[in-house]
Amino acid sequence: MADLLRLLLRVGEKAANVARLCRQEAPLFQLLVQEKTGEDKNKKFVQDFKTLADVVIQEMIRHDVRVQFPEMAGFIHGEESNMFENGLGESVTVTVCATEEETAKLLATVLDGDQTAASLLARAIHQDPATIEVSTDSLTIPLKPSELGIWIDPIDATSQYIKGREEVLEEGRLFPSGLHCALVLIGVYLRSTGEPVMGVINQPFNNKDSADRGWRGKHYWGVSCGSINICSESRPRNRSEGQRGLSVVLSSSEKQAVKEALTSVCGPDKLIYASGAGHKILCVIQGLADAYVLSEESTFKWDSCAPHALLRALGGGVVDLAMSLQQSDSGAQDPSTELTYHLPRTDRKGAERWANHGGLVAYRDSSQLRSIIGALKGKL
Ligand code: 2IP
Ligand code: CA
Ligand code: CA
Repeated sequence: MADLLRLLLRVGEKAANVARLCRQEAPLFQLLVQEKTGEDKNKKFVQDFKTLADVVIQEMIRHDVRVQFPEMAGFIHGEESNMFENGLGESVTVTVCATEEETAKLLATVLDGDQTAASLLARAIHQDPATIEVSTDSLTIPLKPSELGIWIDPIDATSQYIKGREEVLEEGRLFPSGLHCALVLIGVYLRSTGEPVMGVINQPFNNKDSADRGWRGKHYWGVSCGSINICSESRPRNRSEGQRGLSVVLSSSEKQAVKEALTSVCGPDKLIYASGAGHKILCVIQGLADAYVLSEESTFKWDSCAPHALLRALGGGVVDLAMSLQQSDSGAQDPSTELTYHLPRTDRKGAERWANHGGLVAYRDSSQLRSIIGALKGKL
């Protein structure tokens, strides 16, 4: 299944090209922003934006995976629906066609006849991206495509993507918000158990090239399956927790009770607020924070699947917070509290069927997870 990993890295890079292109073309970007309505609305936001970039990216990934792995066709899910309404109020189903010309023609109908914009997008969709160097050659992954499903978040942290504030990132420092929080997330899970087994994260806006001032991206990947645990990121060294306390990243909208309870295990100034669910889990992967705690049901399977696979490969994971708080204090962590990705909540509708209902904790070290659960017990 190293083929699947290579393919996902390639489509992730194509996705990043589309995301960059859509921001580059200012008039196009304005045109693309559309409000979500009805059951697909993430109830957390008064206004939640759905961009054509999102829809196009998701359909492109779905198309490319389906071509190479037809067995996966019915199991490629994503955040977005592929229905898009153009300026004339017409509904268009966005799909990737067999040729660049056909795709351009279809996109022009969404873009109210803007041929230039449609052609630019179609070119990015059909173009082979720059080669991504990863040493996956010797990698044998014992999985069959017919056993797997995929979750795609074409752009996570859409609000940061739309705001577009630029930060100059520094190694080892967490930057809470900005364009770098926007991530393409592609996660692979086992259909039988829902375990996340492979993840690709592409950060389209990692740094600006000093020569041409164009954005350059960065990618991260991981595989966790049986005894195989490989990640593009190395396991960060564990800091001496006793001296400094844990650092925990939170959503700025997190409950006061959670913040207060965590101060007992966190060092001073070690509660950090940052944007983007995917970005916060990435901070844990990179060792910029020890954990990400979320008590609300405001994330979805497409937000956590890809980064969850990377954390597992590093020896950590993502647990359901509500479930973990109900467990008895046996000391050992119950594997059944880890989030799974195969079953919808049948009592909910629309996007809500796939919410991470119990909230979550993303962690690298299970003893740190225990400290956090201990601190939160009885406080929520
Ligand atoms: C959002 C996005 C938000 C996050 C929310 C996600 O996904 O990652 O930033 O909220 O939970 O569902 P917060 O930043 O407060 O953690 P999207 O941008 O794809 O809608
Ligand atoms: Ca998201
Ligand atoms: Ca999204």
